[in-house]
Amino acid sequence: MKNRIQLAAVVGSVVIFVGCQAVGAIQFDGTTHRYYIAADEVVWDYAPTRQDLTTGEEFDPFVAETWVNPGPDRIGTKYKKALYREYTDETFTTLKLRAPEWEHLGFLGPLIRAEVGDTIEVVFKNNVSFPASMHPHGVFYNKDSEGAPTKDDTPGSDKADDAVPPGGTHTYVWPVPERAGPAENDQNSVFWMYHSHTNEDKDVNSGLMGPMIVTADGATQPNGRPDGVDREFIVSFHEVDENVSWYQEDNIQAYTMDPASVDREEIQFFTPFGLSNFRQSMNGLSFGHLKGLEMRQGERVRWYLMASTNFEVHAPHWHGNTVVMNGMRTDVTDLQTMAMQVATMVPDNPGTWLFHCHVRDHLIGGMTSLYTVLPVEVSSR
Ligand SMILES: [Cu+2]
Repeated sequence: MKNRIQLAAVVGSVVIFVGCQAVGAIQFDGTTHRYYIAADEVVWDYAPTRQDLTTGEEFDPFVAETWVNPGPDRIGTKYKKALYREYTDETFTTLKLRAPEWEHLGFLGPLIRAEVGDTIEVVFKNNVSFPASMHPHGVFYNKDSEGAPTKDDTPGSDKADDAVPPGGTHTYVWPVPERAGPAENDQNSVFWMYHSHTNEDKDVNSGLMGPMIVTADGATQPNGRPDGVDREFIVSFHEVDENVSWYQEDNIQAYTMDPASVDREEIQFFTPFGLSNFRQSMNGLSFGHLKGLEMRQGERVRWYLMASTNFEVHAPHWHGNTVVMNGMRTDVTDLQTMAMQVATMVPDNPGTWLFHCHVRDHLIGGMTSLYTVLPVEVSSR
Protein backbone atom coordinates (compact mmCIF):
# COMPACT_ATOMS: atom_id res chain seq x y z
CA MET A 1 0.00 0.00 0.00
CA LYS A 2 1.36 3.39 -0.96
CA ASN A 3 -1.03 5.34 1.20
CA ARG A 4 0.19 5.30 4.76
CA ILE A 5 0.99 7.62 7.57
CA GLN A 6 4.74 8.14 7.62
CA LEU A 7 7.06 8.64 10.52
CA ALA A 8 7.14 12.23 11.66
CA ALA A 9 9.47 13.84 14.12
CA VAL A 10 7.89 16.61 16.16
CA VAL A 11 10.31 19.35 17.19
CA GLY A 12 8.55 21.99 19.22
CA SER A 13 5.64 23.14 17.03
CA VAL A 14 7.43 22.14 13.82
CA VAL A 15 6.55 18.86 12.19
CA ILE A 16 9.31 17.44 10.02
CA PHE A 17 8.46 14.82 7.47
CA VAL A 18 11.15 12.73 5.85
CA GLY A 19 11.20 11.71 2.22
CA CYS A 20 7.73 12.67 1.08
CA GLN A 21 5.27 15.50 0.85
CA ALA A 22 3.49 16.78 3.94
CA VAL A 23 -0.27 17.29 3.86
CA GLY A 24 -1.60 17.87 7.32
CA ALA A 25 -0.74 14.71 9.23
CA ILE A 26 -1.22 12.41 6.25
CA GLN A 27 1.58 11.34 3.92
CA PHE A 28 1.30 10.34 0.29
CA ASP A 29 4.36 8.76 -1.24
CA GLY A 30 2.89 7.75 -4.59
CA THR A 31 3.22 9.42 -7.94
CA THR A 32 2.52 13.11 -8.39
CA HIS A 33 0.42 13.79 -11.49
CA ARG A 34 0.89 17.35 -12.69
CA TYR A 35 -1.63 18.90 -15.07
CA TYR A 36 -1.52 22.30 -16.76
CA ILE A 37 -5.12 23.39 -17.23
CA ALA A 38 -6.41 26.77 -18.39
CA ALA A 39 -9.87 28.25 -18.54
CA ASP A 40 -10.14 29.43 -22.15
CA GLU A 41 -12.81 31.22 -24.16
CA VAL A 42 -14.03 28.92 -26.92
CA VAL A 43 -16.88 29.14 -29.42
CA TRP A 44 -18.83 25.92 -28.92
CA ASP A 45 -21.47 24.34 -31.16
CA TYR A 46 -24.05 22.02 -29.57
CA ALA A 47 -25.12 20.57 -32.93
CA PRO A 48 -22.70 21.57 -35.70
CA THR A 49 -24.62 19.91 -38.57
CA ARG A 50 -27.97 21.30 -37.37
CA GLN A 51 -29.44 17.90 -38.13
CA ASP A 52 -30.90 15.23 -35.88
CA LEU A 53 -28.20 12.57 -36.19
CA THR A 54 -29.96 10.16 -33.83
CA THR A 55 -33.11 9.82 -35.90
CA GLY A 56 -31.99 10.98 -39.36
CA GLU A 57 -35.40 12.69 -39.58
CA GLU A 58 -36.31 16.34 -40.05
CA PHE A 59 -36.67 18.30 -36.85
CA ASP A 60 -40.13 18.99 -35.53
CA PRO A 61 -40.79 22.71 -36.29
CA PHE A 62 -40.99 23.57 -32.58
CA VAL A 63 -37.62 21.93 -31.91
CA ALA A 64 -36.00 23.56 -34.94
CA GLU A 65 -37.26 26.99 -33.96
CA THR A 66 -36.38 26.60 -30.28
CA TRP A 67 -32.98 24.88 -30.21
CA VAL A 68 -31.53 24.67 -33.70
CA ASN A 69 -32.00 27.61 -36.04
CA PRO A 70 -30.73 31.14 -35.33
CA GLY A 71 -33.41 33.80 -35.69
CA PRO A 72 -34.19 37.41 -34.82
CA ASP A 73 -34.32 36.42 -31.14
CA ARG A 74 -32.73 32.98 -31.30
CA ILE A 75 -29.04 32.28 -30.76
CA GLY A 76 -28.98 28.93 -32.60
CA THR A 77 -26.49 26.20 -31.69
CA LYS A 78 -23.28 28.26 -31.28
CA TYR A 79 -22.32 29.91 -27.99
CA LYS A 80 -19.18 31.46 -26.60
CA LYS A 81 -18.14 29.44 -23.56
CA ALA A 82 -15.37 29.10 -20.99
CA LEU A 83 -13.83 25.61 -21.12
CA TYR A 84 -11.03 23.91 -19.22
CA ARG A 85 -8.29 22.89 -21.64
CA GLU A 86 -5.04 21.04 -21.04
CA TYR A 87 -1.63 22.46 -22.05
CA THR A 88 1.74 20.75 -22.34
CA ASP A 89 3.64 22.87 -19.78
CA GLU A 90 3.68 25.96 -17.57
CA THR A 91 4.08 28.33 -20.52
CA PHE A 92 0.48 27.56 -21.54
CA THR A 93 1.39 28.04 -25.21
CA THR A 94 0.72 24.56 -26.62
CA LEU A 95 -2.57 22.74 -26.18
CA LYS A 96 -2.18 19.07 -25.29
CA LEU A 97 -3.96 17.02 -27.92
CA ARG A 98 -6.79 14.89 -26.62
CA ALA A 99 -6.26 11.15 -27.21
CA PRO A 100 -8.76 9.72 -29.73
CA GLU A 101 -10.39 7.59 -27.02
CA TRP A 102 -11.27 10.79 -25.13
CA GLU A 103 -12.52 12.95 -27.99
CA HIS A 104 -16.03 12.07 -26.85
CA LEU A 105 -15.50 14.28 -23.77
CA GLY A 106 -16.81 17.14 -25.88
CA PHE A 107 -16.85 20.36 -23.90
CA LEU A 108 -15.79 18.74 -20.62
CA GLY A 109 -12.34 19.57 -19.27
CA PRO A 110 -9.43 17.15 -19.53
CA LEU A 111 -9.62 13.81 -17.72
CA ILE A 112 -7.60 13.87 -14.48
CA ARG A 113 -6.46 10.43 -13.32
CA ALA A 114 -4.77 9.16 -10.18
CA GLU A 115 -4.43 6.08 -8.00
CA VAL A 116 -5.07 5.95 -4.29
CA GLY A 117 -1.81 7.11 -2.67
CA ASP A 118 -0.93 9.53 -5.48
CA THR A 119 -1.09 13.31 -5.50
CA ILE A 120 -2.70 15.49 -8.16
CA GLU A 121 -1.22 18.92 -8.84
CA VAL A 122 -3.04 21.26 -11.19
CA VAL A 123 -1.38 24.44 -12.38
CA PHE A 124 -4.43 26.49 -13.30
CA LYS A 125 -4.28 29.57 -15.50
CA ASN A 126 -7.29 31.80 -15.89
CA ASN A 127 -7.48 33.04 -19.48
CA VAL A 128 -11.12 34.16 -19.26
CA SER A 129 -12.59 37.52 -18.38
CA PHE A 130 -14.08 36.60 -14.99
CA PRO A 131 -12.54 35.19 -11.77
CA ALA A 132 -12.59 31.38 -11.76
CA SER A 133 -11.29 28.38 -9.82
CA MET A 134 -10.97 24.59 -9.76
CA HIS A 135 -12.92 22.84 -7.03
CA PRO A 136 -12.54 19.03 -6.90
CA HIS A 137 -14.89 16.39 -5.54
CA GLY A 138 -13.72 13.40 -3.51
CA VAL A 139 -10.00 14.02 -3.24
CA PHE A 140 -8.28 15.67 -0.27
CA TYR A 141 -7.70 19.41 -0.20
CA ASN A 142 -6.50 21.96 2.28
CA LYS A 143 -8.04 25.40 2.33
CA ASP A 144 -5.53 26.67 -0.25
CA SER A 145 -6.76 24.11 -2.78
CA GLU A 146 -10.55 24.04 -2.25
CA GLY A 147 -11.34 26.50 -5.02
CA ALA A 148 -14.40 28.02 -3.33
CA PRO A 149 -14.78 31.32 -1.48
CA THR A 150 -16.34 30.84 1.93
CA LYS A 151 -16.28 32.68 5.23
CA ASP A 152 -14.01 30.11 6.87
CA ASP A 153 -11.70 32.37 8.91
CA THR A 154 -8.64 31.24 7.03
CA PRO A 155 -5.78 33.71 6.33
CA GLY A 156 -5.16 35.40 3.02
CA SER A 157 -2.63 32.79 1.92
CA ASP A 158 -5.44 30.25 1.92
CA LYS A 159 -7.68 32.48 -0.20
CA ALA A 160 -5.68 32.64 -3.45
CA ASP A 161 -7.42 29.51 -4.75
CA ASP A 162 -10.94 30.91 -4.22
CA ALA A 163 -11.08 33.23 -7.21
CA VAL A 164 -8.12 33.26 -9.58
CA PRO A 165 -8.34 36.62 -11.35
CA PRO A 166 -8.25 36.99 -15.15
CA GLY A 167 -4.65 36.41 -16.21
CA GLY A 168 -3.78 34.81 -12.85
CA THR A 169 -2.36 31.38 -12.00
CA HIS A 170 -2.78 29.10 -8.99
CA THR A 171 -1.47 25.60 -8.23
CA TYR A 172 -4.00 23.28 -6.61
CA VAL A 173 -2.66 20.27 -4.68
CA TRP A 174 -5.04 17.35 -4.20
CA PRO A 175 -3.74 14.24 -2.46
CA VAL A 176 -5.70 11.04 -3.11
CA PRO A 177 -6.26 9.15 0.15
CA GLU A 178 -8.07 5.86 0.61
CA ARG A 179 -11.39 7.68 1.08
CA ALA A 180 -11.14 9.06 -2.48
CA GLY A 181 -10.80 5.54 -3.87
CA PRO A 182 -13.06 2.50 -4.15
CA ALA A 183 -15.08 1.45 -1.10
CA GLU A 184 -16.26 -2.06 -0.37
CA ASN A 185 -19.01 -2.17 -2.99
CA ASP A 186 -17.28 -0.11 -5.69
CA GLN A 187 -15.60 -1.36 -8.79
CA ASN A 188 -11.81 -0.78 -8.88
CA SER A 189 -12.28 2.84 -10.02
CA VAL A 190 -14.30 5.75 -8.67
CA PHE A 191 -15.63 8.71 -10.59
CA TRP A 192 -15.29 12.31 -9.41
CA MET A 193 -15.54 15.72 -11.03
CA TYR A 194 -14.04 19.18 -10.77
CA HIS A 195 -15.57 22.54 -11.59
CA SER A 196 -15.20 26.24 -10.98
CA HIS A 197 -16.79 27.34 -7.71
CA THR A 198 -16.07 31.06 -7.58
CA ASN A 199 -19.55 31.91 -8.84
CA GLU A 200 -20.69 28.30 -9.05
CA ASP A 201 -23.91 28.89 -10.99
CA LYS A 202 -22.51 31.19 -13.65
CA ASP A 203 -19.11 29.47 -13.91
CA VAL A 204 -20.47 25.97 -14.46
CA ASN A 205 -23.18 27.08 -16.87
CA SER A 206 -20.49 28.97 -18.76
CA GLY A 207 -18.73 25.61 -19.21
CA LEU A 208 -16.12 25.10 -16.46
CA MET A 209 -16.49 21.44 -15.51
CA GLY A 210 -14.40 18.29 -15.95
CA PRO A 211 -14.02 14.60 -15.00
CA MET A 212 -11.67 12.75 -12.66
CA ILE A 213 -11.12 8.98 -12.21
CA VAL A 214 -9.39 7.43 -9.20
CA THR A 215 -8.34 3.78 -9.38
CA ALA A 216 -7.53 1.54 -6.44
CA ASP A 217 -3.91 1.38 -5.34
CA GLY A 218 -1.99 -0.84 -7.75
CA ALA A 219 -5.05 -1.43 -10.00
CA THR A 220 -4.06 0.66 -13.02
CA GLN A 221 -2.95 -0.70 -16.38
CA PRO A 222 -0.02 0.97 -18.21
CA ASN A 223 -2.56 2.65 -20.53
CA GLY A 224 -4.20 4.33 -17.51
CA ARG A 225 -7.35 2.20 -17.45
CA PRO A 226 -8.35 0.24 -14.36
CA ASP A 227 -7.36 -3.43 -14.38
CA GLY A 228 -9.79 -5.66 -16.24
CA VAL A 229 -11.38 -2.78 -18.18
CA ASP A 230 -11.14 -2.70 -21.99
CA ARG A 231 -12.81 0.68 -22.57
CA GLU A 232 -14.04 3.65 -20.60
CA PHE A 233 -16.61 6.26 -21.53
CA ILE A 234 -17.50 9.42 -19.65
CA VAL A 235 -20.85 11.03 -20.35
CA SER A 236 -22.23 14.09 -18.64
CA PHE A 237 -26.00 14.41 -18.93
CA HIS A 238 -25.69 18.10 -19.09
CA GLU A 239 -28.50 20.61 -19.09
CA VAL A 240 -26.77 23.93 -19.63
CA ASP A 241 -28.61 27.09 -18.66
CA GLU A 242 -27.00 29.52 -21.09
CA ASN A 243 -29.29 32.23 -19.70
CA VAL A 244 -26.97 32.57 -16.69
CA SER A 245 -23.68 32.21 -18.60
CA TRP A 246 -21.17 35.02 -18.18
CA TYR A 247 -21.35 35.32 -21.98
CA GLN A 248 -25.10 35.42 -22.53
CA GLU A 249 -25.18 39.07 -23.59
CA ASP A 250 -22.15 38.48 -25.85
CA ASN A 251 -23.99 35.54 -27.38
CA ILE A 252 -27.14 37.58 -27.94
CA GLN A 253 -25.12 40.29 -29.66
CA ALA A 254 -23.05 37.86 -31.75
CA TYR A 255 -25.57 35.24 -32.83
CA THR A 256 -29.13 36.58 -32.82
CA MET A 257 -30.23 38.43 -35.93
CA ASP A 258 -31.98 41.22 -34.02
CA PRO A 259 -30.53 41.58 -30.48
CA ALA A 260 -32.94 44.42 -29.65
CA SER A 261 -35.89 42.07 -30.06
CA VAL A 262 -34.67 39.61 -27.41
CA ASP A 263 -36.90 39.21 -24.36
CA ARG A 264 -34.44 39.28 -21.45
CA GLU A 265 -36.89 38.47 -18.67
CA GLU A 266 -35.64 37.54 -15.26
CA ILE A 267 -37.40 34.17 -15.02
CA GLN A 268 -36.11 33.13 -18.37
CA PHE A 269 -37.25 29.53 -18.35
CA PHE A 270 -40.81 30.74 -18.88
CA THR A 271 -40.08 32.71 -22.00
CA PRO A 272 -39.54 31.16 -25.43
CA PHE A 273 -36.12 32.81 -25.58
CA GLY A 274 -35.24 31.49 -22.11
CA LEU A 275 -36.30 27.96 -23.06
CA SER A 276 -34.15 28.12 -26.19
CA ASN A 277 -31.10 28.64 -23.97
CA PHE A 278 -31.67 25.52 -21.89
CA ARG A 279 -29.35 23.27 -23.86
CA GLN A 280 -30.07 19.57 -23.38
CA SER A 281 -26.76 17.91 -24.14
CA MET A 282 -24.47 14.98 -23.53
CA ASN A 283 -20.95 16.36 -22.98
CA GLY A 284 -22.16 19.56 -24.64
CA LEU A 285 -23.43 17.81 -27.76
CA SER A 286 -27.08 17.41 -28.70
CA PHE A 287 -29.16 15.46 -31.22
CA GLY A 288 -26.61 12.68 -31.81
CA HIS A 289 -23.51 14.86 -32.19
CA LEU A 290 -21.69 13.01 -29.39
CA LYS A 291 -19.39 10.66 -31.33
CA GLY A 292 -16.90 7.98 -30.37
CA LEU A 293 -19.01 5.71 -28.16
CA GLU A 294 -17.73 2.61 -29.94
CA MET A 295 -16.88 -0.75 -28.42
CA ARG A 296 -16.69 -4.41 -29.30
CA GLN A 297 -18.98 -7.24 -28.33
CA GLY A 298 -17.71 -9.04 -25.22
CA GLU A 299 -15.45 -6.23 -24.04
CA ARG A 300 -15.61 -5.07 -20.46
CA VAL A 301 -16.77 -1.46 -20.73
CA ARG A 302 -16.90 1.00 -17.86
CA TRP A 303 -19.29 3.90 -18.14
CA TYR A 304 -18.89 6.95 -15.93
CA LEU A 305 -21.98 9.17 -15.78
CA MET A 306 -22.38 12.62 -14.32
CA ALA A 307 -24.82 15.52 -14.26
CA SER A 308 -24.47 19.27 -13.97
CA THR A 309 -25.45 22.00 -11.56
CA ASN A 310 -29.02 22.95 -12.40
CA PHE A 311 -32.30 21.55 -11.11
CA GLU A 312 -31.69 18.35 -12.98
CA VAL A 313 -32.96 14.80 -12.95
CA HIS A 314 -31.86 12.52 -15.75
CA ALA A 315 -32.73 8.99 -16.74
CA PRO A 316 -29.88 7.63 -18.91
CA HIS A 317 -31.13 4.71 -20.99
CA TRP A 318 -29.01 2.32 -23.03
CA HIS A 319 -30.91 0.53 -25.77
CA GLY A 320 -29.76 -2.93 -26.83
CA ASN A 321 -27.57 -3.89 -23.86
CA THR A 322 -27.64 -3.86 -20.10
CA VAL A 323 -25.29 -2.63 -17.38
CA VAL A 324 -24.52 -3.53 -13.80
CA MET A 325 -24.62 -0.67 -11.30
CA ASN A 326 -24.29 -1.01 -7.55
CA GLY A 327 -24.46 -4.79 -7.93
CA MET A 328 -27.78 -4.64 -9.79
CA ARG A 329 -28.63 -5.01 -13.46
CA THR A 330 -30.52 -2.35 -15.38
CA ASP A 331 -30.70 -0.45 -18.64
CA VAL A 332 -32.01 2.82 -17.17
CA THR A 333 -30.49 4.65 -14.26
CA ASP A 334 -31.10 7.98 -12.60
CA LEU A 335 -28.83 10.97 -12.16
CA GLN A 336 -29.61 13.93 -9.97
CA THR A 337 -27.81 17.25 -9.82
CA MET A 338 -24.02 16.79 -9.75
CA ALA A 339 -24.41 13.00 -9.47
CA MET A 340 -21.46 10.73 -10.30
CA GLN A 341 -22.10 7.07 -11.14
CA VAL A 342 -20.20 4.08 -12.48
CA ALA A 343 -21.70 1.28 -14.60
CA THR A 344 -20.19 -1.80 -16.18
CA MET A 345 -21.38 -3.18 -19.51
CA VAL A 346 -20.30 -6.34 -21.29
CA PRO A 347 -22.18 -5.81 -24.57
CA ASP A 348 -23.56 -8.96 -26.18
CA ASN A 349 -25.68 -7.28 -28.83
CA PRO A 350 -23.83 -5.76 -31.82
CA GLY A 351 -25.35 -2.80 -33.60
CA THR A 352 -25.87 0.93 -33.34
CA TRP A 353 -28.10 1.79 -30.42
CA LEU A 354 -29.71 4.77 -28.80
CA PHE A 355 -28.24 6.13 -25.56
CA HIS A 356 -30.37 8.97 -24.29
CA CYS A 357 -32.09 10.69 -21.39
CA HIS A 358 -35.62 9.50 -20.80
CA VAL A 359 -36.85 12.73 -19.19
CA ARG A 360 -39.34 13.99 -21.73
CA ASP A 361 -38.18 17.60 -22.01
CA HIS A 362 -34.55 16.53 -22.24
CA LEU A 363 -35.29 13.93 -24.89
CA ILE A 364 -37.16 16.48 -27.01
CA GLY A 365 -34.43 19.08 -26.50
CA GLY A 366 -31.68 16.82 -27.82
CA MET A 367 -30.20 14.85 -24.93
CA THR A 368 -29.74 11.91 -27.29
CA SER A 369 -26.83 10.00 -28.81
CA LEU A 370 -25.89 6.71 -30.43
CA TYR A 371 -23.40 4.08 -29.34
CA THR A 372 -22.04 1.25 -31.45
CA VAL A 373 -21.15 -2.31 -30.56
CA LEU A 374 -18.97 -3.96 -33.21
CA PRO A 375 -19.33 -7.73 -33.61
CA VAL A 376 -16.69 -9.90 -32.03
CA GLU A 377 -13.73 -10.40 -34.34
CA VAL A 378 -13.66 -13.83 -35.98
CA SER A 379 -10.15 -14.97 -36.82
CA SER A 380 -9.75 -16.32 -40.37
CA ARG A 381 -7.67 -19.42 -41.04
CU1 LIG B 1 -32.11 14.38 -18.64
